[in-house]
Amino acid sequence: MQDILHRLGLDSATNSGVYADGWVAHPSGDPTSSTNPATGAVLGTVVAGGADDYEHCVQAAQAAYARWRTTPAPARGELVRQCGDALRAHKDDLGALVTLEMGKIRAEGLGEVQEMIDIADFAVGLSRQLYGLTMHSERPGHRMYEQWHPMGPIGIISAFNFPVAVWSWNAFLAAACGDTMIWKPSPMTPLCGVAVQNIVAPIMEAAGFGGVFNLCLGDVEPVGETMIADKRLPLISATGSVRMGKRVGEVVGARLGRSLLELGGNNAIIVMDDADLDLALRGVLFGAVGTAGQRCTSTRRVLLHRDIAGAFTERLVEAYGHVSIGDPMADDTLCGPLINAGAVDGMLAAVASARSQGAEILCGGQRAEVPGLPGGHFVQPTIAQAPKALPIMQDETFAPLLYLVPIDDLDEAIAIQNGVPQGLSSAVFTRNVLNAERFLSATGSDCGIANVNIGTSGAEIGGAFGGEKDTGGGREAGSDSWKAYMRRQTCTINYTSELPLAQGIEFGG
Ligand code: UN1
Repeated sequence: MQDILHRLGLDSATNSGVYADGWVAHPSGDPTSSTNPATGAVLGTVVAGGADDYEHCVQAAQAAYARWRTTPAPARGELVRQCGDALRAHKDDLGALVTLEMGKIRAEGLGEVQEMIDIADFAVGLSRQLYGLTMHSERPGHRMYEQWHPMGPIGIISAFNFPVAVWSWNAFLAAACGDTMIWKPSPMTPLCGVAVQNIVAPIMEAAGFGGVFNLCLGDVEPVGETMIADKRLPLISATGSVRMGKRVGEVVGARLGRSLLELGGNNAIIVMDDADLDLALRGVLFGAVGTAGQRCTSTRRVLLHRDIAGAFTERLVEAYGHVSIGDPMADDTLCGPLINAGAVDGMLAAVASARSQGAEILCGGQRAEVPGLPGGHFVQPTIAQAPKALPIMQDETFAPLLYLVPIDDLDEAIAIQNGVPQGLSSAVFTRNVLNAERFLSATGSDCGIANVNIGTSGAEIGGAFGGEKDTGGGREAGSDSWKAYMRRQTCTINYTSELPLAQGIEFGG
């Protein structure tokens, strides 16, 4: 493990958590311990930023912005390309650090770094494709077009569950778009933040652009609240809980800034009677147990057509019986720990609520003891079956707790699926094209992501990622999500010596 930390530049027992166009040697905030959720062992300490450190970050980002925004976009893309290559070189180590600090299994830690590499590639291409439209003017001798300009320094707040990839979705797009930024990573995964900064900083510094990517570890106070209220940051991109997102939306909205929110999900898979049940089983298992249920896209609810409910449930419970729970660094583990003791308590409380509301716990429901790892926050992946949707199913519990509910037809399933506050991801398993199209229609799934014969989690970066309702409405990563990081300007040019007015208005002589 020391080797991994060493190769990521995390040798010292105490690391700075503040980078403002260069590492700040002694930040004024509190030391934050990073704990391995599988063992309870301290991996290292990172010192958070105080109000003065935050201010340095903003000034560094502003100074860099003055030059970065006039650097041609393809030249900005070239530096993002180098960052992507550096991530390729560090994929194994950074993936391992994600596993050590966050607890997701090795394959998923590597997958997360791959997601960073993919978005870097995407952003490099994008740097030559920041297209605006042209329009035909209604006035003779006039030309109209729109162009996209950089916006300014932006703030990025990310969550513990994707401690590196979510930064890159924002950071690489924003950098290609000409923005500079300050990143506030989750205080639960501070080493991941420092490691990423260590990987990209040499590239940016060598090009004279160390102030493009800045880091300010810190809690809500003093960093988070100061950042969201800061008028110098025209955009705040925040990933996390609905509660946090509401606060960000309120504060940023009050100063008429822009926020890009990617908040909780409550994702359902509908399994129809005509589904390929083998596929559905695998989709549900990965969606519900993968990342120990700690993705915002994790499958929380399975709505089972009555005709296959019994058989499917039996197979699912059987499959849960084979899930190996344990050290996420071990090759054969499928389910690692939850992030901390509070998350375990939260899951057990949800199980108790489900039970009291009439659900039957088909498997799991308790803490899991893993031999040799008494300090780990392990739980048993749990299936709770209920005859109908229960109030507890309105909540997102960030844990491997899956609810099964029977349905009679697709319309009922869609109504239950949509009948929650969140609207991130959704899926149907069916081999009937009419069911698939009905699910994808305007009266079908109300989520930002709607899949057919694929589970709810594990989206590719090429699509726009995010959801509706309490999920916050933001879109990150692929498609035209880049537009959130730029300001649009509509330009009209008159190349005549007349001054006709739009709408045919005659004004004076
Ligand atoms: C998250 O959980 O915040 O679609 C992001 C997925 C991943 C991203 C999840 N690509 O599951």
